[in-house]
Amino acid sequence: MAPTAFVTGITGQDGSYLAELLLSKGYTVYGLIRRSSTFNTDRIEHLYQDPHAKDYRLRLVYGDMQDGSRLTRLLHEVRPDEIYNLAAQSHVKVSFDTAEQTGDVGALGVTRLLEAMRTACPAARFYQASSSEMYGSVPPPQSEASAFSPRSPYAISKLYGHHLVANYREAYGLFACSGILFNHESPRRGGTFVTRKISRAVASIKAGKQDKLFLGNLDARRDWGFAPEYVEGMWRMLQQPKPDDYVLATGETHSVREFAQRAFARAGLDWQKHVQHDARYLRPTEVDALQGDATKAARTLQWQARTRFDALADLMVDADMYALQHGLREFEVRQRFFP
Ligand code: NAP
Ligand code: F7E
Repeated sequence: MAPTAFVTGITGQDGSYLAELLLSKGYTVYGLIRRSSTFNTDRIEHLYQDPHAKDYRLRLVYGDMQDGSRLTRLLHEVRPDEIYNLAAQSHVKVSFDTAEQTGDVGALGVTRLLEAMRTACPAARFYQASSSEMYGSVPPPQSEASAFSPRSPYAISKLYGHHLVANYREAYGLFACSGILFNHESPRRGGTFVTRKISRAVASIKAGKQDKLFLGNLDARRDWGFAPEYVEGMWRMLQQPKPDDYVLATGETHSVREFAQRAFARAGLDWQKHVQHDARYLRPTEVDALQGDATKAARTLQWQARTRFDALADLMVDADMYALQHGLREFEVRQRFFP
């Protein structure tokens, strides 16, 4: 029998790549989506299947991480083999404004889903999207053995989920894993995260539609990888004989300034002529430097990041320039440029 996966956050960057991966492996994929007055399924539009189709394997179901009874009912109905919990209010800066809701989804949402799994399908395998933001002010390089010192409501909500997964694994013997993923980007990255904000602006400036790009802290350093490679790592975690936690990262660290430099240069532009500071993009507390040590994932999962910093910046700029030049909507460029 082909396996069944239940994916929360399927409409997000990672959810869309994970859905592609699981479908290509023959899974039936149930994706949790939120009811919205406008369509929020752009990133998975190319995967959409008519429910009447013979091989109907992408099944979208309504629900919300803030609605525990619905999650329980869904897991009783679906009885998945694997559960990937990717849903979150994932923007760090926004989490300072919406701290309560960020915690409700990112922390209590994990409790709701694990409780649902415990009653409906305790033999399923569970993946939790933990984050390098949990390290906060801990100096790099950061690994599974590093301490945590979170610096935002987002990071604190993720740390709650992370500890809960470890606790449920120990207390109830659940097969539950956390992936501590460092920043991973792509042409599908949300437009308010810094890499995509930059790549979109570069395309727009190159096309003469915009002149300035306003950014906050240029000194922050991140370990940026390519998202499709990271969802492969999530899947590998759930194929192991035992549940465990793993860091996924490139091992390289670069500043926001370096990303801007590289991205503007890709389009033949000088970043200093276009980038201006705007304090509104600063955070009350910042994470200064992240650099992951993914030795354990390399050893156990045979997983390694392949796309390095320069290639990542280049491919994101190329995709945004292509979209503008060809007058394509976002989901169309995804199919044509990155099939
Ligand atoms: P993303 O693009 O922001 O996607 C977030 C997803 O969560 C969307 O599908 C969103 O649905 C859904 N969601 C938000 N609130 C929800 C709720 N109350 N109920 C149900 N679904 C809800 O995030 P991403 O970059 O793909 O990241 C995936 C996960 O990995 C997140 O948990 C994130 O915190 C974590 N993470 C990301 C990174 C990274 O660098 N990308 C690194 C470490 C960890 P809508 O489309 O309806 O908004
Ligand atoms: O910021 C600085 C900002 O918002 C990166 C999420 O996926 O990765 C992501 O969180 C850095 C920060 O990502 C702007 O201050 C400067 O230092 O792209 P970001 P993030 O906060 O690292 C982690 C691993 C997650 O788990 C999260 O879900 O860039 N920065 N100027 C800016 N950031 C933004 N967004 N906008 C600016 O104008």
